[in-house]
Amino acid sequence: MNQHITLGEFIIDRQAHFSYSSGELSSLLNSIRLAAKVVNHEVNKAGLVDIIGDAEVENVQGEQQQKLDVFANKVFIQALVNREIVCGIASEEEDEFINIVGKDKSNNNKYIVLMDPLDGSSNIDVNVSVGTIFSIYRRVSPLGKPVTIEDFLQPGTQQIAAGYVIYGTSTMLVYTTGHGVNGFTLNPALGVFYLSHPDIHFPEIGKIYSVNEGNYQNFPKGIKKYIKFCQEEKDNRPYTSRYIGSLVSDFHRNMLKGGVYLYPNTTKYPNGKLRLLYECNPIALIAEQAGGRASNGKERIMEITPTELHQRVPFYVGNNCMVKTIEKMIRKYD
Ligand code: P6P
Repeated sequence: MNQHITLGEFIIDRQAHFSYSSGELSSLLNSIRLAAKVVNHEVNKAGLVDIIGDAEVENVQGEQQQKLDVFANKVFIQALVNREIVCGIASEEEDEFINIVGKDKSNNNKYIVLMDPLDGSSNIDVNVSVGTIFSIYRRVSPLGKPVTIEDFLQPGTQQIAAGYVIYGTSTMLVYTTGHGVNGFTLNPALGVFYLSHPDIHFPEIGKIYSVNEGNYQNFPKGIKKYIKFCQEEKDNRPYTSRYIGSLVSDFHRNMLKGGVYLYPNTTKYPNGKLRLLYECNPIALIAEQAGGRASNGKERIMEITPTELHQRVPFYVGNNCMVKTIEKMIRKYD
């Protein structure tokens, strides 16, 4: 694989995979590429301008919205609307889903996008990596009509593409359309994403676990047992504990180096903290395409039938064998 292929060239090269798409999916991915560059520009100078800090509003989660959250949300929505391919958008920053009418006032576009425009935003003002997560489906409601909630409540197995942007020491866009996972690194001088991580797979062995151990006392017994298992001096353990507090960053490191991310249900979050539709499902598709596994502890994340837009689930994602061990301990102790 030519290491210097650009994201734009790669999308066109791979267009042949989508017989049903007459280039709209490529155009959709290109609009995400553009939005990622715009958000990256702001994230990278957040320390210099008055775009850090609270936007004095709360999102549907009751979380204090950061100005950069609000900015990223607007940028991605505008980029998607401008391309006239998307008929509906759901976002962590929007209470309800958005119906997108084409310039010709039709509803003939066939894709919907769900996204977390800036995940881990509480880290922004302490200069820690944050990310954008996106998930793409084909609509299930009739063409020509406004989108319905059913378009957004599809199981993760119906995703036709998913990805994330990580705004870190370098900015990367990592995505899958169901034919493997590929990572592209932005050359900020040229404003071009280049293929830097072709065909990403989890290493065979994972030795990193990522969990907020401050919640240990509230964890289910099986998770407490698993954390002690990670810390045991036996076989290839103890594992290394690494937790950034930004899902995209923790997941990205674990996928490249081998590891598992855990966000169990706790007293504060009895159904887990992470959102099924625009955090867990897209990350789960990427994980499975990279040879990993994603579960709520009892079932495959992508087979959960969603019931509401901002639904939360317990989330365990990473090396296949590590997630299986977690599931086994939950079965045994909970
Ligand atoms: P806690 C960020 O708010 C987020 O949704 C994920 O990106 C991150 O992994 C998690 O929550 C951090 O949550 O409770 O450990 O601070």
